[in-house]
Parts: sequence; structure tokens; C-alpha cells
Amino acid sequence: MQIDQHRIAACNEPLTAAHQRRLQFLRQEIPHTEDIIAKLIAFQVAIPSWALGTGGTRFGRFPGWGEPRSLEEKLEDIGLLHALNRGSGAVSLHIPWDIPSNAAHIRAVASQLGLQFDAMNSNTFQDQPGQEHSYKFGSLAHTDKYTRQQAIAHNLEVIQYGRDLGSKALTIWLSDGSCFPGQLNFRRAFDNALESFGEIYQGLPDDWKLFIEYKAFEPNFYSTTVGDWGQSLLYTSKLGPKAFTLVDLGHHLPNANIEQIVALLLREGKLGGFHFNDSKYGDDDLTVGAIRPYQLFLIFNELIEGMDARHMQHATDMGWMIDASHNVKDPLEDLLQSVEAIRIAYAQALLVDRDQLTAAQNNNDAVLAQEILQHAFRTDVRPLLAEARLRAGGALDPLAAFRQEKVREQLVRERGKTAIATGL
Ligand code: PSV
Ligand code: MN
Ligand code: MN
Repeated sequence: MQIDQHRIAACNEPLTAAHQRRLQFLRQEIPHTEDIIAKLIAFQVAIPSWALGTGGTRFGRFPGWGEPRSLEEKLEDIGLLHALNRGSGAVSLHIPWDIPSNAAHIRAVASQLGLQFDAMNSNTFQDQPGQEHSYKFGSLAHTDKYTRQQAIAHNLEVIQYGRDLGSKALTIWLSDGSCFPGQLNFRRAFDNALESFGEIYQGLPDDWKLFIEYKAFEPNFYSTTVGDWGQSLLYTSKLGPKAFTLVDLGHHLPNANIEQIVALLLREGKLGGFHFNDSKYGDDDLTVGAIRPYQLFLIFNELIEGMDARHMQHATDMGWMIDASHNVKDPLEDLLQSVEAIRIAYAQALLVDRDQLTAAQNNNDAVLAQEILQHAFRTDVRPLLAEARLRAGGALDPLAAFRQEKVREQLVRERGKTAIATGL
């Protein structure tokens, strides 16, 4: 299904007067609203192809209804999100969960929906049917050369899929590590991973980026071979200028200062991409902004500061991606909430008065510095987001429109109640 422009306009109509009133108020408060709206229109967040169905935990999965049964239907879902919020104009694919067997066709479907292909994701954390060497004890860092070679070949294959689709980046999340002390030699594991990454890097087209994602724990619970940003930075620094660190918000030890990590990676010119989600305990993969919206704002505050200092384009010089899982919510509603939370934090960070903040910092005025940040965080920027959507042809209130237009009900009618998302 696709949402007709007229239907979106019909949903917007009764909301327009109140929206204009709120926007007018903000315009009086904020001098550069037009600049923020323009940045919001350009800012797109990629939806992961694995987040369109119900996730689950190791204890169970409770599927929703009308889930996408193919890659085409996943793109269709993202197209629906994008039509409503005009901020989800990209997809991040996981291979082999979503193999684009007919790349030209998949490209055409995506372009018709206004979607780009963000980073491709390889998968050497599961064994696939017929696979010669098992990844039970690792892949790119495995002690066995042939297993490593198999994992390298897979990544090169993923790059080829990405080339056919017009993607420009490969994300490697390496689950390798150990569950028990003594199980592996840390130095040799690092060397093996580095050598394997190096071979993949050799196969990377000149205009591509390689993102190395780190994670402190899970599925290995004693050590992870790319366990934190320091280890990722070591790899990406040794690999070369096309290699960058990817920050997944759920991949840190409790209470890690992620905003400081972001600032320093940016300073080094080595921050390349994001996986947004939220969590209270571990890699919970909850809706972005559901638990710690202030942390999200502080991260965006550093992103804006650091990107501007390096003259980076907000919209294009970073891979903005969601990596979430939905156990109790409708995945599409959840993703609408996540995209909204990301854009709110982005807009609030754009509000921060940088000159005033720098002055407060130079004067060691901790009170004023906090006031400046929290003033921005406590400003309701939602009218700016709504205006950006409106100008781009989206809905003033995407979630309300999703429900009013009975999108899920229509998908269930088309796909059936028992349709279960392919992939994960
Ligand atoms: C691992 O926890 C991760 O965050 C990686 O990005 C994977 O590719 C993704 O989740 C999906 O399993
Ligand atoms: Mn991730
Ligand atoms: Mn994760």
C-alpha cells in the first residue's frame, strides 16, 4: 500500500490552525527558525531492514500482524514511514537476511518510494545453511584461517550487493570474543581481526566507508574483540582514511559518557555512523528517546559542535541509522516515535547558543553552562519538526495519521494476520 498525498493533506487540515499558532510563537522566541527547518528537511534517518517485524527475546517472540514478507514489502513499510514523516528516506540492509537477488528491481522499488540505501550490514554472527566453517567460536578473528577467509569473502560479497544498490558503506559488527577467561589470546584475536578487516578494506571502493561497530558484551560475555570505542578506533586508525567507528547507543557499559566518546571520535575525524536506540540495562534496543532523552540531546549537542568544527555537513557526512527492536509495540509506530525523538534532539541541539556556551565554559561557569543546555533541551521544538514535514509533503502528526488512515489494518488485509517478517 501507499499513502495518498490527498489523504495526508486531509489529515493535516484540521491540525493546521493550531500548528500555525505554535509555530508563530516559536518564531518569536527563536531567531533562526528557517535555518533549523531547512536542516530538518535535509536530515534523513535510515531504517534497518530488520526492525520492521516484531523482534523478540531469547524467551519468546510474539509476532504482530501484517508484517512484511519480503524485501519489497520492507521497502514498502519504510516508504509508508517516509511518506508520513519525510525523515526516513533511507534503509540499511542486512545480508543474508535481506538479499537483493534482483538489484535493479529493488533499486527501482526504493527510488519510486524516495529511499536511498545507507550502510550495508554483514552477518558473521550466525551460521547459514550449508556453510562450510562454523562461527561458533568467531569469524573474522577466528583462530582458524579458513573460517576467517570465509567471513572475509562474505563481507566482500556484501560490498558487491551494496554496489549494485548504490550504497556507499559497509558496517561490520563483529560478535567475536570469548565467554570465559583464558578462552582466547587477546593479542592474537586482535591481530586476526585487524588482518581480516584489512582484506575487506582492500576490497572497499574508493568512495565507500567502512564502519566498525563496537559492543561491550553479548553474545560473548567475557570479552569482545571490538569491545569499546578505543578498540574500534585502534582498528579504524590502522586501516586508513575510509575506516570509521560506528556508535550504537546500546553497546556501552552502564553509565558510559557516550557524548564524550562522540566528541573525541569526532575530534579524531573517526566518527562515521550511528545506531540509535535506547536502553535502561544493556543492548535493550528500545524506542529512541524512550528512557534517556536528555542523554540523546547531549549526544546531539556534541555532534553539532564537533561536526561544525570540522565543517561537516550534518545531513550527509554521518551515517544516521536506527537499530531497534520491537517486542510490544507496532514496529511502524515505534519507528515513527524513534525518528521523531532523533529529530527533536537534533533540533534542540541546533538551538544551543554556542558563543554563550563557550563563554560560560571559558569562565568555568558551570551554572550558566547547564542553564544554556537545559534551556535548549526544555524548548518544545515540535512545531519546527511539524513545519519541516509539512513543507516536505508529510503529515503534521505522523502517528495520528498512521492510526487515522488505519495503515496497519490495511497491511493486515493485504498480507494476512500470520505474515511474519523475513530475516531475524
Ligand atoms: C548487534 O547487537 C547489533 O547492534 C548490530 O548492529 C547488528 O548488526 C544488529 O544489532 C542486528 O542484530
Ligand atoms: Mn547496532
Ligand atoms: Mn545492538
